[in-house]
Amino acid sequence: MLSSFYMNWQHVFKLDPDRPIGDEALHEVCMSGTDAILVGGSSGVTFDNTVDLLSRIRRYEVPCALELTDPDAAVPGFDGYFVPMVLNTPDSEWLIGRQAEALTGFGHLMPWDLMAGEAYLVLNADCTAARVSGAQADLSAEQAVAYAQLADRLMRVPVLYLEYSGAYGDMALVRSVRQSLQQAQLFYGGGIRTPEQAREAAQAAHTVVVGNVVYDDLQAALLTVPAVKSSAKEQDHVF
Ligand code: 1GP
Repeated sequence: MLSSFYMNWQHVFKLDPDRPIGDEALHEVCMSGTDAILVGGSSGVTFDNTVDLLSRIRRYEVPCALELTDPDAAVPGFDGYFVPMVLNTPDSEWLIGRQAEALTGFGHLMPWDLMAGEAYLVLNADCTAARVSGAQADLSAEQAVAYAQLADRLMRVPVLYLEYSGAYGDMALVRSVRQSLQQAQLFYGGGIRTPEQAREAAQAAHTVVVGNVVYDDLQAALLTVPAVKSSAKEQDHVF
């Protein structure tokens, strides 16, 4: 059976192994009540900085998963692993090529029951993920829904990730994508800096990912946790 370690995640902090974070700040993040820490970054991720961050997070009980973007940084010991695939790039290297190359000769070693495919739609042209992967980020809502349906119904990916990293996204588009999904879990990430934005994103997507603000304004980052949790509770009440 395929893993679904991420299924109950409503709020996630994403930490980048290539960005320094002090012990106190990490303590606050890990004790914040978030559902998980997602470790990943678009550049500068190495085996050493990933091991270092994992071992520091492991002082806490919070679950911790890794986005495997570079096989050289495939560190064992995480609770789960995502394999990102960028859907809206013309360069098949970023959709499936690098992943196949990384697996060649290693497939029998992979902890498949701890792994999940993560289909990305990169929607902010200015973010590093868009620059690195050459993603065509200026999709209309209709186009985003088309990609989402392909990923959800034909590829049957477990996770679809709408990535606006660094910019707060178009929540109407996010809601349209969510409504179009039958089985995939929708992650939203990008530009969340306030409880209001966190709440709105939690109403639009299944899982809200908060990244940059951890490094710029820790107290603001921490406030996104109760905002997402209370919004999720309200929705439970309605449905
Ligand atoms: C980044 O989607 C995450 O990969 C979160 O985005 O850093 O803008 O919060 P921010």
